[in-house]
Amino acid sequence: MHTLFISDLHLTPSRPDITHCFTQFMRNEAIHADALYVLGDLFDFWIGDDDPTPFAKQIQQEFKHLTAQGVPCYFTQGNRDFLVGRRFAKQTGVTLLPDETVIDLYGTSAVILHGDTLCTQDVRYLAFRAKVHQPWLQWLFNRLPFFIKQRIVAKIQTDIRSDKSQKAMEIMDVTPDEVVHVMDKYQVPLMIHGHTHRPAIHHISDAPQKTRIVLGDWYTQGSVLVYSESGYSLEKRRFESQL
Ligand code: LP5
Ligand code: MN
Repeated sequence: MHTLFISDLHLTPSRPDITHCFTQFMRNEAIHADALYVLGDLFDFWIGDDDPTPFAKQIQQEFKHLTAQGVPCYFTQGNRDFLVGRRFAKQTGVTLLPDETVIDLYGTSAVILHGDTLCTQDVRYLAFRAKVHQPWLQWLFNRLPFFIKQRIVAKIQTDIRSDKSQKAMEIMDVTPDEVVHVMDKYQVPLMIHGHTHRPAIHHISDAPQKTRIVLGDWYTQGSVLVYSESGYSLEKRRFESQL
């Protein structure tokens, strides 16, 4: 009896080693889990549910297979795949979650989220996020032809790249007060998130004691949180070197 959490895989056709590790994980591990939670940034960038590429179909097929075998899959959008929508959910059997969700993990309540909204010092990012999350803008964007959307995304990515490179590392980490604020809001002792690519288990000295588990990215190895009735571990998965 265990539940699995992953995030920040940044899947892309240009990194078959990550995709291979992910498919092995889905077929050999996730298949035996009580549930799989993907806490955002599954994709390096998701342009829309109309993505016609074989790569998009291949990833969707992995989820479809898993959910068809009876393993519930939950997905929280990240800052790179905030355009994953209802069509994706329907095609894969995955359940889309809101930005913050409280779940029960074998008797422990946990709030799960991508983690970008905890970085409250990153005001330029949060302003950008608010813009691209406007429903009317997404509605319009989703109606454009796929190749036009690809060009728009590539242009914006190029335009804002230098902005991120100038930010201090502390700005791009979570704000400790915001972590406590969110956990207090839901009255939970546990938070699980990704986004910062700083895998760790933080015990926050606060009364009552709180724990924050940060999932790792999949850049050089896989990162999986295995949570069971008897405890939890933040584990690594090796990439096969010959890909
Ligand atoms: O993921 P990571 O670690 O690389 O960086 C994130 C933040 N960056 C992003 C940017 C996305 O990855 C790329 C977005 C592509 C745009 C597609 C838009 C398509 C239109 C959709 C309309 C519905 O998320 C980065 C954080 C970092 O995490 C750490 O937390 O710092 O944030 C940025 O770098 C953002 C810049 O600071 C924002 C600069 C403002 C530029 C204004 C451009 C206005 C564009 C308006 C679009 C409508
Ligand atoms: Mn992210």
